[in-house]
Amino acid sequence: MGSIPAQEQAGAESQAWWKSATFYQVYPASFKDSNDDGWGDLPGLLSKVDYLHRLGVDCIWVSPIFESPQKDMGYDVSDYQKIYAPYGSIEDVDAIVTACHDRAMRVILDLVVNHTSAEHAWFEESRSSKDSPKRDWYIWKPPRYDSNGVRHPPTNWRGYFAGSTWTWDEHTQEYYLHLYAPEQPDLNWENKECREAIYEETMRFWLRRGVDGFRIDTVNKYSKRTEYVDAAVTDASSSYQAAPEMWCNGPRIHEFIREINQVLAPYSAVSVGELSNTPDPQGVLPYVSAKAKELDMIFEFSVIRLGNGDLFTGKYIYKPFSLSRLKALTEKWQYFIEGTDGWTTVFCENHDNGRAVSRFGDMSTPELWRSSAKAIALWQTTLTGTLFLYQGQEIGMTNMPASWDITHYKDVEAVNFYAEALESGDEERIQKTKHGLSVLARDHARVPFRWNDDKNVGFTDDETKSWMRIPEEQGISVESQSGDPQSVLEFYRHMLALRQRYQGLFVFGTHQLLDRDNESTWAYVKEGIVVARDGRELRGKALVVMNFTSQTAPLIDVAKALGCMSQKVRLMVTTGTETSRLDDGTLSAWEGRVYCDFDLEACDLHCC
Ligand code: TEU
Repeated sequence: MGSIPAQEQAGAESQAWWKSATFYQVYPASFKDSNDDGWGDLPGLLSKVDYLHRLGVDCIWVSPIFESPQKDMGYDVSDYQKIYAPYGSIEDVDAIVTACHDRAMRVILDLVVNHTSAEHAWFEESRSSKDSPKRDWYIWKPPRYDSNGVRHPPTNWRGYFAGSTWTWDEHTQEYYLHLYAPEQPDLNWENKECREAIYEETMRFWLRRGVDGFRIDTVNKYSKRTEYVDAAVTDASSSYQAAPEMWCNGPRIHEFIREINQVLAPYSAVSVGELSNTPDPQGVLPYVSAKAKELDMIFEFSVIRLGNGDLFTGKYIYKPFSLSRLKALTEKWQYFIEGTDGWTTVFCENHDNGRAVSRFGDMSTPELWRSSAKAIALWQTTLTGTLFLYQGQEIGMTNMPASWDITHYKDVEAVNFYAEALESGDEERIQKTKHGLSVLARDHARVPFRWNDDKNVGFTDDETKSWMRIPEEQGISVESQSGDPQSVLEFYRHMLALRQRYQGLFVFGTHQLLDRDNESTWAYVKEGIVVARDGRELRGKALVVMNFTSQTAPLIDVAKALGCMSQKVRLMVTTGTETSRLDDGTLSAWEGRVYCDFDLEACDLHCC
């Protein structure tokens, strides 16, 4: 490990706070219920801020808490300035912001402005008449008629939640556009007055109250292609066709996002936008390049979508994938920032996907569950970029039991896809959809957080009142894992501290994948700046090795991978429990380790 040339000493300290921060997504309905109505709430979240602080979280992202008819769990907002009463009040938000700021933590809210709820006053006004001053705030189009005089929607587009993207409005005799549920009409960003209202009433309103920024829902769908033509027929069995090219990354999208940036900039607010259907780095960079002044970060979904079938009709027809595919996608979004002024994010869970341990890990025994949840933790916490955790990931929460039938799925998307399969009458499709939902459904991430091992998991007083059924696993809870050095929770806590301590390596370092085609183990080298205890900045390397199988696997030549003499190699971390194995040249089932080429004694955090 040599000294760093002066030009490379742009140390971690000079970087924006959000780059090295650990973000944690709270899904408020399922986090903590303070008044025992079976629905999580803001006072519940407030009571757990200390828990998150101790875990090592720097910023909480709260999924939508605004007034809403809850057709899509609050992603259908009917009033951006009011809090949905079961969550609490606006003063509860203030209290959470204050509690976080007191602990040097931050809070971001979910900004859902591609669409509103159909119950939003703007839409009610817009649909009231064709002459309404707000008519043009949404996207209205006349019908088409076929040669038999039968009425059809303006285009053949399929929505994300199945069916057409258009709903007929009897009163004004036109269709309105909704990429999601009919109760979520799309706003017309082409209309300047509408954009100004979004900036003022949804963004500045909350920025003035002290929130630190936004996770921005569906950020690349605001500028639609304005021709409104049919999409190519890719599914001959359906009247509706996938058409993301009609609404993703449209002609004015960068102009709109630069405007958003100008709203956020005076508040130094952070932004992280959800970027669908943009799997190429050249498409992503314009959004996150520092000089473009658009977004700080985006979520790109290639990794989290692994296992999904075709995004539209076939989303829930499970598609198996190999470890080498997971590695390749991880590598792609690690390399993406090298040599650019962009930034990347790291995540493998959110409220729209199945649990990571049930998708990437191994659920066959409790031991393998734990080891694989820790391997996932090691993978995530050693990657370059801003790390986002989802509630429950830190205790290895799993999917709902496969034995649960469809009545336990509450999500509009799961319900609609299953209904569509039933309607097809195709038994194979029904069975495959059931299976796909058991792995991939959004519901898995939405069951109550497990605070303890009681029947009610410490989420609410009476488990029978919980808005989603509570699974019965034992040992997956904060209480049962706290203080147990082998637990998933303590491992996350440890890794988050290590990630902070060695952020030059883990957050900001380069990433080199070593064993691209190996389908059992995964190895990559991180290289970057390590700050020694005396403050010297040195260049160091860390080798991350993980066994992604339930069998013992050979360990690669660590010294060779690190490019140093074997005497210099130090073990920094192991997820394993059997220290006896450390020298036998193997990794046990799902074991992960980090080795480094520098003297840990020279640094103040001694690890394994
Ligand atoms: O999701 C946007 C989106 O299109 C997908 O990423 C989403 O996972 C969906 O399942 C697509 O089929 C955001 C929110 O994260 C999601 O919860 C909302 O349902 C959606 O927007 C609509 O607001």
